[in-house]
Amino acid sequence: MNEKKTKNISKFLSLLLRHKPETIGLTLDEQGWASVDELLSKLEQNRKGISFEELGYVVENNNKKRFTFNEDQSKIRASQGHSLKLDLGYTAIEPPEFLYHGTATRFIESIEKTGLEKRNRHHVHLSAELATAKDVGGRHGKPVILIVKSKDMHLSGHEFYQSKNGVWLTDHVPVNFIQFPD
Ligand code: HQG
Repeated sequence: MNEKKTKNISKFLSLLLRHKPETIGLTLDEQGWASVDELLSKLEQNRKGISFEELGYVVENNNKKRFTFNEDQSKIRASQGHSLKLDLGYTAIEPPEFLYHGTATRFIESIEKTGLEKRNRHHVHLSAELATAKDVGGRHGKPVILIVKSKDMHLSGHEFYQSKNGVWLTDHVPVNFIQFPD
């Protein structure tokens, strides 16, 4: 399958599995899983049919491993990034000393007032790699990278989770744990 088709399917799956399953009449369980059979048949009914092999290819080759199958591949879900209210069942773990958050320069003034907020998503998204944070920030405008003192946050009782595809998640980052660039 070519890159363009993979990306298109991946984008539509993000919409369905994170935000609006009702677009094709799909339902997710409380942990965000959709039945693979139901997904494929509803895609077909909505003239967006793909084969099981194509779905598997997208899951395997997605650049951020955004989707995951359960063990017997009867169910599929997005590993993070939801706006739907779900419980993904991740357990709190200890973060590294620092994590990065990429944002756009135009948000800085507001972030300096309230810290990092989760906005429409379940969590504030952080990454262990600078390059990832830079890409994420660049989606919103001129990128700027904030350094989050995650270990100090953890020591003061904030919980951190890591999604199956490696994204760090937390509820809110107060201003005093953020290092802004000069
Ligand atoms: C900003 C992608 C003003 C925040 C990425 C961000 C990520 C504030 C935007 C995932 C603010 C929300 C999530 C405040 C936060 N004032 N702006 N107080 N607090 N913001 O898209 O982190 O490719 O919901 O800095 O890889 O950009 O979709 O979050 O700029 O993991 O798999 O509000 O999405 O993953 O934007 O990205 P988003 P995000 P996928």
